[in-house]
Amino acid sequence: MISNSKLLFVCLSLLASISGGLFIPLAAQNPIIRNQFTADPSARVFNGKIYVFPSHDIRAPEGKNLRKDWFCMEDYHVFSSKNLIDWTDHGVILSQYDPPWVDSTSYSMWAPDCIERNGKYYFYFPAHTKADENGRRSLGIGVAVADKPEGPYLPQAEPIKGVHGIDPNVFIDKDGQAYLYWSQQHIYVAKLKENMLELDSEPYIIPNLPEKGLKEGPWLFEREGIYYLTFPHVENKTERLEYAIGKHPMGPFTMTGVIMDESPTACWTNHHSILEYRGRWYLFYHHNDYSPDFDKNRSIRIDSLFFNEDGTIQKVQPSLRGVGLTPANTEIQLDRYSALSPDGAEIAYIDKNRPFEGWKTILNKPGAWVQYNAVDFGNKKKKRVQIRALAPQGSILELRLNHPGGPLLAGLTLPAGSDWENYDFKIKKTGRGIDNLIVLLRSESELEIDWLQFQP
Ligand code: FUB
Repeated sequence: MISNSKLLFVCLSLLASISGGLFIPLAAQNPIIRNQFTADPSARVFNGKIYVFPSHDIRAPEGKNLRKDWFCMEDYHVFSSKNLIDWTDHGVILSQYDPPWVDSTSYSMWAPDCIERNGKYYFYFPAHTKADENGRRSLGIGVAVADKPEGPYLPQAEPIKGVHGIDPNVFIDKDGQAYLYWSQQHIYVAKLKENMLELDSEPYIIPNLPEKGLKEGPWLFEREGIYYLTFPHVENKTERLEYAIGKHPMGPFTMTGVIMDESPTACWTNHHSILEYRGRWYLFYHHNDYSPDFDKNRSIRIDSLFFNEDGTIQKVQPSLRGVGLTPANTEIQLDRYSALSPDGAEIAYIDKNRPFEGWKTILNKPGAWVQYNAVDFGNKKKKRVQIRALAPQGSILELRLNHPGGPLLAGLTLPAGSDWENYDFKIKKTGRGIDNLIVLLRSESELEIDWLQFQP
């Protein structure tokens, strides 16, 4: 039997495929892309929409003579959203078999970037070159050009001359001058010609950045006259996101601070972009959410980013809740929580052998709770709540608002069930507008929750 939500997903996917993309279920929570691995997100606003150009991690295919413990990327997808919540996958825009200069056995389509100039979209990507007459390969950066952000992208016949490295990033200043940044031990910058395909100055190593520990993944942006050179750097054990500021796209830059600390769960890489959209700032980054035992299979996330009055960046705490509102009448994935009680609450995969099926919240002590912020109850009060749960011995739950001691919305008694069940309850009317939701266990026995959804 197909559930209502799955039926809705199939219909929306069909609609999206007719209009040129694959609809992905609501995902303002982290990670935002839930049907494949994605890493190194380069986020841009084109024509009022957000486009994310990530790397596409895969497991190394058998029989290709590839390292099993390393990054493996064959192609790129692009994703778009108008609201940071609903994402459309526009499919593969470029693969290692397309550019004539790329060694198509190398699976090294690493972190890309894309920028618009005069109505054309320039997609920059690194890859291993084919071997030269001496059998030597190097890392080049190529460009593919399109008329629309979704492609099709036509790759140039050769990589950009004079550039050797990875992690391209392009910035166009207010005076129209474009700059290419990339990394190869150091972080480099060079001017780009008006055609966006050739260097217009010699590559220049940006000085005054940390000397010890890998630096890569540059992302340059400007805000109120300050140029921010941001990049992952291994100060201790794994990469953290740092930044330096200056008054010109080529510096000089002064090291200023840390945007995001090392991952507490030791994902070795982090790689980000920073974007302003409708007056708010966002940090796009990655973590190995769907692959806890292999950190070369990563997933992209978004969290809000804030500036201090002096222009310095406030440190971002990585969250599962992510950004945006969650409509009360959609499946609220409590496991993407804002806060958890210190005792008796945990998150686990629904099926640890199939991580893409997502997570569940486990409450196993009376008083344990999970808090999920920014639920949008809309203009119409809700009178029912559905909850998908596994309650082997039956459970008593409370729904509260604002905080764990906040107003009681409903008390729910879930009869015992030996399998996952969709419980349906009539409740007293909810309020309108935006609120934080708390689900609190009152009974003794363990309860697992997949999602919860309000109905009019
Ligand atoms: O995705 C492969 C490499 O991992 C990127 O090029 C680096 O920035 C790191 O994220």
